[in-house]
Amino acid sequence: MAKASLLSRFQGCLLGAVFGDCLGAKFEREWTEIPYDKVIAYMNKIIKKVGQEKLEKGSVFYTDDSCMTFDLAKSLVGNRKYDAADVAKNFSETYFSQPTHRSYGGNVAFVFFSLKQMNYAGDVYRPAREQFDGSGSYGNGSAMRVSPVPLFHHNNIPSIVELSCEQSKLTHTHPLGINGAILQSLAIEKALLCEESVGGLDPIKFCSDLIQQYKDVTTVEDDKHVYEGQLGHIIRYLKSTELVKAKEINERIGSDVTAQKAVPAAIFAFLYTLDAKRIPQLTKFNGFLRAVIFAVGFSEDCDTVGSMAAAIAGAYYGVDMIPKEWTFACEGGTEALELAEQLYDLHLK
Ligand code: F2R
Ligand code: MG
Ligand code: MG
Repeated sequence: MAKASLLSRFQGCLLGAVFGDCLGAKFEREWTEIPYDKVIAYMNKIIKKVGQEKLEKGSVFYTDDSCMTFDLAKSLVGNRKYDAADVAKNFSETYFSQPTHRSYGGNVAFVFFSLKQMNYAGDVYRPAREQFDGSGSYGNGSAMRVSPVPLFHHNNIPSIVELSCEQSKLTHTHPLGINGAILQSLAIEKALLCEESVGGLDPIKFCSDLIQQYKDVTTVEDDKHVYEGQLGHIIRYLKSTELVKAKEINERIGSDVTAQKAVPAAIFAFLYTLDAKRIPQLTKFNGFLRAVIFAVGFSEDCDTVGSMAAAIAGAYYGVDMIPKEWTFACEGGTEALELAEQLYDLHLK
């Protein structure tokens, strides 16, 4: 199959992030492995309901992952540049305006309270620096929302790294949090740039090149080796002919609310499912859906790993692989497509 156009990849990335979040959110509170059949049954139930006109547009809710992705994307598009105070204000105001079902991380709300108190003026990075007695958060929150960054700075790795880092520091200043956001951005950018047609991408080469690029370009040296180790585990699983069990992935790589586990888990889900035959229960699905169903199925933090895996997969496969019924059903589905198009227009200019 031919490779997708760049616009289709931009849209696949942003809509993918929202789709993975909406699909995973259904199982978020289970904190355990979900059988593929259960994820597939839910996905198909929504498709059927939309087909029968029994579901309203946008009625499958997203969570904090998509809230913050939209907050960042809207600020970048609106200002045509990164404005730290504006992004901080968007994050915080969305948090205060949203109903409780968005399920934000346990501690990040303290940052939003401080930012509001400061009226988004002065040093907007200070509240995040003060989290966890000054060590900063290493939650996956700044990686889960980073997908607009490689779209905004497509083809410019130094700017992608810098902006991934800056937007992270608004809430997550721990080196593992920042490097997680950088690595997720690099994975998306690499997927956007893949010249190989669908079916022709070598997952081991993708991962080896990603490790090398991450080592070469990341500007945060502390704890840098943690992600190198995690990507090494991914390569070992990719080389193995034996099917890896969810329990083993979770023991070795992990998939929880920390960036050092969730980001590698998402990259793993994309790469492991490139081969359609690898997981027999998923063979009949397209590559994008294989990645997302797999990610949601094995992950502890299934909305977030699902969302990040889908952002990478969408950047590679393009938007046409996402079921139209889900674009309709997802809250923010149409908005994600429009924002991706605006980011694409900015890229062309
Ligand atoms: N967390 C959820 N869903 C569960 C909702 C729980 C609910 N709010 C409740 O309180 O019951 N989902 C969302 O959270 C993840 C993103 O979280 P984020 O934005 O990174 O938040 P935070 O608070 O910065 O970090 C999350 C947890 O990680 C641990 N942690 C982080 N840094 C730490 C450090 N330096 N020392 C010790 N622990 C650290 C803490 O437990 C934080 O609470 C996504 O999954 C999103 O979907
Ligand atoms: Mg969430
Ligand atoms: Mg989550």
